[in-house]
Amino acid sequence: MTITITAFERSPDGGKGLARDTRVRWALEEVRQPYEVRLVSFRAMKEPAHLALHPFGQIPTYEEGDLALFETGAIVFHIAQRHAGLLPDDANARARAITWMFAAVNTVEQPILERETARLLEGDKPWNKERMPLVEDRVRSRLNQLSARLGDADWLDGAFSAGDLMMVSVLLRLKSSGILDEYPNLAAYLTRGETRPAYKRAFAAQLAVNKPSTG
Ligand code: GTB
Repeated sequence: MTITITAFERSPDGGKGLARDTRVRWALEEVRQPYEVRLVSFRAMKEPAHLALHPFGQIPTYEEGDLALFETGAIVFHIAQRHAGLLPDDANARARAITWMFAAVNTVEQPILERETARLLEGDKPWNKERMPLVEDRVRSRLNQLSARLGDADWLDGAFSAGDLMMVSVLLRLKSSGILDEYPNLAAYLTRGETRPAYKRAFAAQLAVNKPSTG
């Protein structure tokens, strides 16, 4: 059955891979499933046809036969359940990998998003100068804990899993901030994720859509 995902017609990041379709592409590449992409404009995202797929009018969505999903955590989980390669067979190890997926979107991504909001949407507010260090402290607090848990391991719990895929995707949002340089083991973890062939294919596919045109 054909898998179709949605992505930005043109991502505001110009192909840095930060829009969330990249993590879905990555998961599909890890399990070697071909997929099609329907590109949507910001306007189309808020129209009834797209809202029927995604109640919040966002990308990405995932369609496969009569199944339609939204939320990258749920989409990556669905892919990982259906195809071998992203979740361990052992029931307890599988439950732990799923726990890391939730931790990525629920615990680690949240302060990172708060930082982005403070930076991009509240940068001109008179109180931003005072708020920003507090927001960044909350990011560092999570990174300290994550860094301590990862230690010198390659991945969060044994072999690479959907938990790592989600965690690396979330951390990538900090790449240009310089904050990750304070955590060499997390920076190396990110590099391990980015150098996986499946990630490289996913990144190249989104870049082909979003590369700023020259000239
Ligand atoms: N919780 C949802 C999920 O995980 O699927 C969040 C989905 C989401 O935030 N989608 C964003 C969207 O559709 C795109 S990824 N936004 C349009 C809207 O809400 O109207 C977030 C994103 C957007 C742009 C960049 N960037 O340019 O750097 C990075 C990340």
